[in-house]
Amino acid sequence: MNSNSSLPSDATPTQVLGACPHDCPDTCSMLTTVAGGIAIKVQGNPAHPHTDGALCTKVSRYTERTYHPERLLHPLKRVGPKGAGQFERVSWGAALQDIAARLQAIASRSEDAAQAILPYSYAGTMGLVQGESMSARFLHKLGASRLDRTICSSAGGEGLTQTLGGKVGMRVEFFAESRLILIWGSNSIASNLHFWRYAQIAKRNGAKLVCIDPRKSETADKCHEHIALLPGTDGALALALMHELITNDWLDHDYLAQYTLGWELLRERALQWAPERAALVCGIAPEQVRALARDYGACVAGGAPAAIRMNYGMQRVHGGGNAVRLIACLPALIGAWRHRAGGVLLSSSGAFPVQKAALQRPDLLAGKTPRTLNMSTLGDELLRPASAVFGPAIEALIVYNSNPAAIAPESGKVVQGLSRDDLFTVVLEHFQTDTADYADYLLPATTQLEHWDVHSSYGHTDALLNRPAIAPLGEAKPNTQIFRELAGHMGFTDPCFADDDAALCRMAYGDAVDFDELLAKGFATLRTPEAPFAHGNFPTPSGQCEFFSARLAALGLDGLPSHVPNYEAFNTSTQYPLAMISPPARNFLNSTFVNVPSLQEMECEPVMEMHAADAAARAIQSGDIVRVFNARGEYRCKAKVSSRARPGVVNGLGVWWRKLGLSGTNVNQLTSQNLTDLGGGPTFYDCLVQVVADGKRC
Ligand SMILES: Nc1nc2c(c(=O)[nH]1)N[C@H]1C(S)=C(S)[C@@H](COP(=O)(O)OP(=O)(O)OC[C@H]3O[C@@H](n4cnc5c(=O)[nH]c(N)nc54)[C@H](O)[C@@H]3O)O[C@H]1N2
Ligand SMILES: Nc1nc2c(c(=O)[nH]1)N[C@H]1C(S)=C(S)[C@@H](COP(=O)(O)OP(=O)(O)OC[C@H]3O[C@@H](n4cnc5c(=O)[nH]c(N)nc54)[C@H](O)[C@@H]3O)O[C@H]1N2
Ligand SMILES: [Mo]
Repeated sequence: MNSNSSLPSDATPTQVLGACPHDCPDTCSMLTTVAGGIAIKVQGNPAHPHTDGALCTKVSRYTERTYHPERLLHPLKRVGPKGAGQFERVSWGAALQDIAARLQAIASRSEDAAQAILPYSYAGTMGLVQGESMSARFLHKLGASRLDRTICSSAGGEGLTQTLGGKVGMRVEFFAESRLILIWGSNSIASNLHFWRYAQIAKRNGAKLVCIDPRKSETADKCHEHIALLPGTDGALALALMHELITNDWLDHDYLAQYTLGWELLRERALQWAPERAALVCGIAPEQVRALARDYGACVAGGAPAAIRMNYGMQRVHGGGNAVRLIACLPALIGAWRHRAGGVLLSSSGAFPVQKAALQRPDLLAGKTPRTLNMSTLGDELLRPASAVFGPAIEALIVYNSNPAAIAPESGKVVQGLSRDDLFTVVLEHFQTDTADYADYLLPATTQLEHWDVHSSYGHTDALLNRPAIAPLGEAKPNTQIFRELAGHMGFTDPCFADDDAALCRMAYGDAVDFDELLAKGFATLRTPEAPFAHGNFPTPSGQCEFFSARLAALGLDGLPSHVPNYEAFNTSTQYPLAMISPPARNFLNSTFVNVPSLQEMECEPVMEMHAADAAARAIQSGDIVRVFNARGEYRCKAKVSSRARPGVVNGLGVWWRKLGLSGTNVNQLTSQNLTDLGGGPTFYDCLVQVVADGKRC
């Protein structure tokens, strides 16, 4: 299974079953057409119900990305100054031997000296094998610092877990039967297209769709209502909805009594949030709050199934964890969980029986307990000197599946850290990204078309398998193989370093998923209940929907969810009177695809959307170059005066590569390293700025 001998090489086109590797809830089943050993096209698998034969625009360009003339095809060694991106070609043997020697020199200094080595990785591929398997084994054996992978979903994940007991919820297909769908903090058309298909079916059958988002997104355009609240005020809105459900007695008393914990306490708190109070905080009209409560309340006790599709956009602020807790409470108030088309879905990843210990082998730590560093404060971590509390300064960084120079907050500090001459940086990549420019060694990795993998999903409940369709390009190697060979150069002899990708794929789910089914069909549906909480059975300690969390109270935190205001709360009289959010661009995937010409053409260039009133107050017109700044830095881009922006909020879409921007920076030059209330997540959308015209127009 690991050899390339099974790869199609005929001139006659053949289709290979795969899975989209990207960080997206949809995890599509993908078919690659290969002829003469070349991948000609990728398409959605029509046999996979969620994919329904359709890929998004960006992944349809996967062959353009794979055969991109700038694909990294050989190991490279730095020859210029740090960050200049100047490299020379070296052999794999020389590169890996030198890297191993450098890591060994650090690790051998003392018992826990390897903590000076930090991995940095996220979900460039969501694959369980090319993600954290051989890499984790290598790092465990080495005793490197551990990484808390918080950059995306940890606040929401923690909020959901405290309330429902895990990353669990409605099955996505049943949204098609809902009568009311709240799309909360999500631009589904851009970032969750295959959910949107189910929402469309519901809409055609008469469901009402409401979008709750500061930005008038493509999704908001297609919903019946749009509530354009200020960023970071969702908790206040949820509390006011509860206020209205209580005062109008739109409650499922029986569900509350049987299946929830802490109702009296939550009730008391919610009664402090009249619609007028929340409306003031949210920057919307009280009548919008009342109307939403009426719609939701009309679904009480199974009157009609009401569903909430929350996504991660609403948890990237100080109070993101608490906001998710509050929203996750709502279905229990009206008993929405009684119906399979009612409840809430934020993430389904908790349903997957991933055999993490088998893949990652934490036992290789052999009693060592290296420190854990938060990836959302990479800038600070790279700049921290050695101390008794911190331990050794970071001396080596191993980056794979991530582009931290572009995507981590407060990138001025990240780049300052990466520029340290005494930092040894290894980057495994497909392309010479902003981060790769700072590498001492840049190692070419394979893409999804060139390696094996197994996937779970956070938006549906099917496991998927990816078969390689073509041989690795140039000298590229899978992440697994790079770490396997590096282990060899380090002299690690544990038998687990010899496991091939075939063995790792089988190990990912063990016996919990039928591997033969994966091999045959490319996907296997997990057996999960249709209406998981119709009769309680929440995977919380109490088995109830926990409005009150004894676990949080025990940590000295508020046991009840509350509205936690932003660190940088909107206030027109401050030096930085505009709130900036920076949600995904439709045709990029975080900073991936930004260098693919056809997609870059669609997104045109980095822009800042502004409301007409905010633009007029600054004498800014569409197309003007603007300077967006705060105390952390500045970023220049073009202004786009647009009804997509609400007054007081500017939208800087997508994570552009810094080097493709006007001033060599991107939006993350402005974002802060402040962390969320729960889960230690980043607060990308809790960010105040000022915008001024920069004089030049083009
Ligand atoms: N095309 C595309 N798809 C993607 C991605 C991408 O970059 N591009 N990224 C992928 C990744 S990594 C993730 S984590 C997922 C999840 O993706 P999300 O992070 O959920 O991104 P969006 O679906 O754009 O939803 C975010 C929406 O939340 C809005 N928003 C911002 N602040 C607030 C707020 O305070 N409250 C509320 N209610 N809304 C707010 C934004 O305007 C935006 O429309 O999407 C994945 N899918
Ligand atoms: N301002 C702002 N910043 C954000 C966000 C935002 O909304 N606003 N979103 C945040 C979110 S939700 C997330 S998840 C993070 C995402 O941040 P990252 O996880 O860093 O995601 P990408 O930017 O897509 O970069 C992934 C990189 O992995 C590489 N890659 C892909 N597959 C492989 C492989 O098999 N092997 C190797 N070695 N490399 C591979 C790709 O080429 C790409 O350069 O960004 C966060 N940053
Ligand atoms: Mo993400």
